[in-house]
Amino acid sequence: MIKYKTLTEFVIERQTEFKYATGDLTAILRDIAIAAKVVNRETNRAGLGEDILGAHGNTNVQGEEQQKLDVYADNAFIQVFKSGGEICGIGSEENDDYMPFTSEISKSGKYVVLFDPLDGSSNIDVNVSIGTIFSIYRRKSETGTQANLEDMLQKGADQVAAGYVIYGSSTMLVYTTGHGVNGFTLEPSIGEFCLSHPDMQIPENGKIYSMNEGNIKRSSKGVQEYINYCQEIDKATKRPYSGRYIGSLVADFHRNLIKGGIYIYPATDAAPNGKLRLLYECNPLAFIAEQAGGLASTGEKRIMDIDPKELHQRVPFFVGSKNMVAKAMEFIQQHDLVNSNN
Ligand code: AHM
Ligand code: MG
Repeated sequence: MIKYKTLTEFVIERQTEFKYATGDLTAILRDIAIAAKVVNRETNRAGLGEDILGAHGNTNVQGEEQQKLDVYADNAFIQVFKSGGEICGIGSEENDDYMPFTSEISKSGKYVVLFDPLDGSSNIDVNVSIGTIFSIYRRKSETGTQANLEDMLQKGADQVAAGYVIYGSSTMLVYTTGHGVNGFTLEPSIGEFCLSHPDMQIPENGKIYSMNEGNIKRSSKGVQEYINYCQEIDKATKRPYSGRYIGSLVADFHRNLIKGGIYIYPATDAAPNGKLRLLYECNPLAFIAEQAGGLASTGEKRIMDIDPKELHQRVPFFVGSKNMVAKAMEFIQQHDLVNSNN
C-alpha cells in the first residue's frame, strides 16, 4: 500500500516553522481543507442541476454578476471560519464589507482571513478549472474584541500564510507559511489532501506568457512592447513564447508555477488599476510566487509592499518566473514610467 503524507500530518510535522501558537495553523488549514472539499463536491456536479449552475441573480460590490457557486463557496468558507475559533473575522471578494465574527470564541481568535471563494467563476458553466485563494494575517486589534478594518488592511509582507485550491483535472491545495511552497492533491478515495508537490520552485525562465490579449490596444506602451518581445523570433532566448490564457487566475498561475511563465493583468484604459484585487488575489499569489523563487509586481512596485487603502482595491499584476517578470518591468520602466516621470 502506498503511504501518503496527508496535509494534516505535514502541517503538524512542520508546525515549528510557524512562529505563532502551534496548532493554530493546523486548525485553520484543516478548516480550509474541509470547505474546499465541500466546494469541490459541488463544482464536480455543477453540470447536473439548476440549483448549482448559472447566475445567482445578484451582483457583487464590484458590479459583477455572482454565480450560484460563488455564493455557495463563500458561505462554505465563512461557515468553517466562524465555527473554528481561530479566526476573528474575514474579508471576502464576494461581500461588500468585511465581517467580524461576534461569538466569544471567535473574538478570541488571533487571525483574519482574506479570500476569494471561487475565482474564475465565469468558467464554471463551461467546465474550466476554477479556484479558491486565501491569505491569513495575525489580527492587529486586541484579542477578545471584534475584528476591525485595520486587521483586514495589512500589507502582503505581513501575511503569515497564503494559498490556493485549484478545482481542476484533480483538486489541489497549495500553501506557504514563508518556508517554501508545498502542494497537496486531493485523493478522492480517502478524501484527504496528500503531499504530491513538495518544495515547489518556479523556473527562473519560462516559455509561457498569459494575458488577455483582447486588452492589448487598451494597455500601456510598455505592456504592448513586452508582448511584442514575447512574440519575437529569437532562438537564443527560445522566443516566441507560447501564449496560454485560461482566464482563470488560479489555473493560469498554477500552470506557470509548475512550467515557468508570466501572468499579466495590466492597467487598461477601461480599468486604470487593472482588474485583480490586491487583498484576495494578488497578495496571496505574490507570497506563493516569491516563496517559490518568482516575483510579483505592479510593473512598478513589489505587490507585497503596497499599503492597502481599501478592501476591494485593485492593482495591475505581473507575476511568475523571476527573469520574465524582471524583463516585463524593464519594458514598463522604459516606456511607461520614464515618460510619466517627465
Ligand atoms: P473573478 O474574481 O470575478 O472571477 O475575476 C478574476 C478573473 C481571473 O480568474 C482571471 O484571470 C480574470 O478575471 C479574467 O479576466 P478577463 O476575462 O478580463 O481576462
Ligand atoms: Mg477573483
